[in-house]
Amino acid sequence: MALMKAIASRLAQPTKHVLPALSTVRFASDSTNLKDVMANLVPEFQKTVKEFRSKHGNTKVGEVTVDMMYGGMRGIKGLVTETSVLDPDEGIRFRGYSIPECQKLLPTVAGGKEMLPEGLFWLLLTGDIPTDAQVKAVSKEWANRADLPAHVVTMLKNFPSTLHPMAQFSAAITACNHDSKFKQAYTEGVRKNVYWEYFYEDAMDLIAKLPTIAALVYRNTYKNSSSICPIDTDKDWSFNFTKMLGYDDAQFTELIRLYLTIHSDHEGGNVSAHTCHLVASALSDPYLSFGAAMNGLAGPLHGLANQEVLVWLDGCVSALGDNWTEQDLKNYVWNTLKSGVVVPGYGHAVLRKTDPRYTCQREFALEQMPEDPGFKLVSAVYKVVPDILLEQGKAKNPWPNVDAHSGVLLQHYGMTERNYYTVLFGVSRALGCMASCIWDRALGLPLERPKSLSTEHLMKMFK
Ligand code: CMX
Repeated sequence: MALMKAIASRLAQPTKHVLPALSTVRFASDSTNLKDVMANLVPEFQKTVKEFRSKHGNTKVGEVTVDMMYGGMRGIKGLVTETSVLDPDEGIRFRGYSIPECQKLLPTVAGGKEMLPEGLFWLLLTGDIPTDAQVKAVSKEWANRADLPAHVVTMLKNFPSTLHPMAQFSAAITACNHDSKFKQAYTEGVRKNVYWEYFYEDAMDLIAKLPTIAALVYRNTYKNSSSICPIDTDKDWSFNFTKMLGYDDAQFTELIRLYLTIHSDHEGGNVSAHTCHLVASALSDPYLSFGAAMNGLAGPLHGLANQEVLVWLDGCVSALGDNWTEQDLKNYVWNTLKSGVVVPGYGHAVLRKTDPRYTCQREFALEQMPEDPGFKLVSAVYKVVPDILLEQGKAKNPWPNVDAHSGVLLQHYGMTERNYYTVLFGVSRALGCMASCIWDRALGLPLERPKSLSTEHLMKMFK
């Protein structure tokens, strides 16, 4: 009852977004132990899927054309991911909730405005909106699991500061496999029906350790290896992360809460989520699987685009100076296209409208930093790029994606190290990847192994 009242009051606050009726919101039960909640949910959902498959196992969901096979499998419906679904026009829905709905429904810290990533993780895993107490329990659990194995600390210290932060990040994650509970249990012959429990343990350890790994990468690379502060077990994941990074600004911590929530999940087919799912299907443990995912996120067409955007904006400022006109900006965009490279932060393989993750970062900026020169430039770019991409006629989606905005927000608070930005994306992406791979094991999904054909083979099919 107290929860219903709290949610009703959250929903009653004025908002420009349409929100779900209270009766359609699924609230979590009282238990603050996420693993216990999962232990109840897993058999229930296994039954649902079993019944569905026995009825519809042979029902067709789509078809595959030759162009789809050569075209990066765009549009092929070939994966099941429980945590989120991406609508081309509307954008991401986490377990059915849009970003504005999550912003209204998910818990914040006392006195804060931004939803906590812990709450989103609970939602991704269970489909339920958690209570403040449940979110606090997750914060506590992650804080208690945050210590790194000594060999990982040593390894990070020994990396040259010239090694890209994403390479350091993924290598350190992979090295945590040393202590994988799933790997250990598998070696001891644990039964398949409880694989998910060991994936859960590794996933919770991994998520808990990521801010520590990421903070060490940051401080070793940019701050002369200065030490990180200890974890405060009474604080949330993002608070501890920003503290360890060396930031002391409550507003920056709020930004990171927003950032870590919105970058978490984007259904199953994107490179990082798909890589994690694929590698884990071989029963590689969560560390190996997520390390592989991070190597995919580090590509410039995926997560590295947030770094590329800032490099591109810097180039723009150097080329145009301070007193540029809209026409100067248009010329700069055209020159980018004519030189044969993409405009980073624009376009998407699925989305066909402005990414709502872009929009909510823009709303944050409008409230917190409307006069910031970087934000003004990003806004001006938003005004000119879509028309130019449409005129060029190649990109299927001329609108900005999540990466077009994130860098200028970080820069505003003093985080100017562009090469580091994708690591923040990676910390967040763990929430979606881990929630999904726990469910993959709970549903007993097998080794992923689609069929491929050669061009010769394909041609023969149509003779
Ligand atoms: N600038 C210039 N050209 C672009 C473009 C952009 N932002 N987006 C797409 N195009 C081009 C493609 O390069 C492609 O050209 P070719 O036919 O010469 O190869 C053509 O338009 C068609 O591409 P598409 O079908 O619209 O886009 P894809 O699904 O193949 O690729 C994406 C999607 C995101 C890789 C692409 O839009 C892009 O490269 N964007 C810039 C990089 C970026 O912002 N990536 C981040 C995406 C979000 C994330 O994962 O983090």
